[in-house]
Amino acid sequence: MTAQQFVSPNEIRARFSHAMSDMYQKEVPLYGDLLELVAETNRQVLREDAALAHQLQITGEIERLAMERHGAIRVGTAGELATLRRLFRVMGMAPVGYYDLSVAGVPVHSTAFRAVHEDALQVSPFRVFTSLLRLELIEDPALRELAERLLARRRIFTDRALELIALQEAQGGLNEVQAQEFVEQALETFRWHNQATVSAEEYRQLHDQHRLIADVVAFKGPHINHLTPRTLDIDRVQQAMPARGITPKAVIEGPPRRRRAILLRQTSFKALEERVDFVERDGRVVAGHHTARFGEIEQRGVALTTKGRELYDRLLKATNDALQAPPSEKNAERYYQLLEENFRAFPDDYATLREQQLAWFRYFPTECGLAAKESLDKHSTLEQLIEKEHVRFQPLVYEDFLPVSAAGIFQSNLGDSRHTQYNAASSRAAFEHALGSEVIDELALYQQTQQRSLEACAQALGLVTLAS
Ligand code: OOG
Ligand code: NI
Repeated sequence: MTAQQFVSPNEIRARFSHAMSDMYQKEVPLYGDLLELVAETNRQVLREDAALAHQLQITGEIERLAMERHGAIRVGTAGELATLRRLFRVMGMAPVGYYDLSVAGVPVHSTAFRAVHEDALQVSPFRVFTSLLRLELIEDPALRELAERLLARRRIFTDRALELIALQEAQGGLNEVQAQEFVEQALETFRWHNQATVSAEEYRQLHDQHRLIADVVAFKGPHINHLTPRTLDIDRVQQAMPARGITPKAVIEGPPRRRRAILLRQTSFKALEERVDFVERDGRVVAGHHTARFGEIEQRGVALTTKGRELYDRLLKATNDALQAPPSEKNAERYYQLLEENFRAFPDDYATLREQQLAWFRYFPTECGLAAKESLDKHSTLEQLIEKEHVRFQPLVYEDFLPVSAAGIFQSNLGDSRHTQYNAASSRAAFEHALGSEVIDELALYQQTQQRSLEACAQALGLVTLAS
């Protein structure tokens, strides 16, 4: 078989993302309502803001807007995580970043599977936030053993999915028929099962330890627990949700509303209480319920450098310290006010963000730069070219997640205000061991994309080199 006959991993990812969205809309109709609201709002924003529409056009983001989404799953064992890595690899997705959520009272650590190259992201930016339960954080030995036993006997991948992964690894790709079948088979892992694998009493014990533990351990597979479209105006969608019968969480996570969006802002609707059946030892089925699945929206802004990220973390911490309590319905107004005040220290225009090296950008030659190509000084610096408008820059979109925000999303859907304190050290090495590979450093990826754009600029303008 020749490589020409293989469907590209990007294409498989795009199809999978689409199939996942269709499945989730059927499983959770409220997510379909949210999608409609987001699409309407995006159309409105683009009508009102011609400059934004133009910018999205130039960077090509406009084409990925409607297919933009991320999802999240939670798994229980190293074996499950390692096989997921291979499954996502078929779709051109690699583990990027390490997130330790135990510091926020959630007994998991996580990574995000996503495409890493800007061209691949352009075809499909689909990402999956993937968490591994830290069983060692369950204190009760009997309960930990129960969890281990349940996890050891479940099989979250279909036999055919495993065969197709192995086939892809052996031949270096999948043909049309195999790719189609792969998408169908892979989807099975993420499907909802309304029959639990435990008795009502076992569920109660797991749930009482931590609701998340029950969610991971008591079911046949790691059901997708939310999907998240990208909105161009998160405040507007948050405000419009209640009129559509959608209840949003108390506050939007992440930075405040700004002229120039940075990183990631997120909000979600609260997880739904769903009917499930428990299976007793004697085979009797007992009706109960489980609350895990929700819908989320996100607004993405420019990716920050280490320096920018440190400033962000500092200002967010100052906000939370001043609030003196976790953000909630009661203190939401005050929270937003403090957030805005603190973030006045964060420059809010692209030129300054670039000059102070707080954010990542992509550089493009302008029409006038290309026209002047022959007469350009071959040793022009980037600053000179920008000044003469021979080169312009566009913000590089943040493609990752934020641990404090992720914890906020988790918490709002765990339905209780109990904040468990875990004292365990964060354990990136243990996570990577379970995963079977290292996680990629997201900052290196932004740096590479920026660098590639500089090289393309230099080439288009006939320059020796260009450095930021
Ligand atoms: C994942 C929550 C984190 C995000 O967007 O930050 C997340 C989960 O609830 O499993 O998806
Ligand atoms: Ni999410």
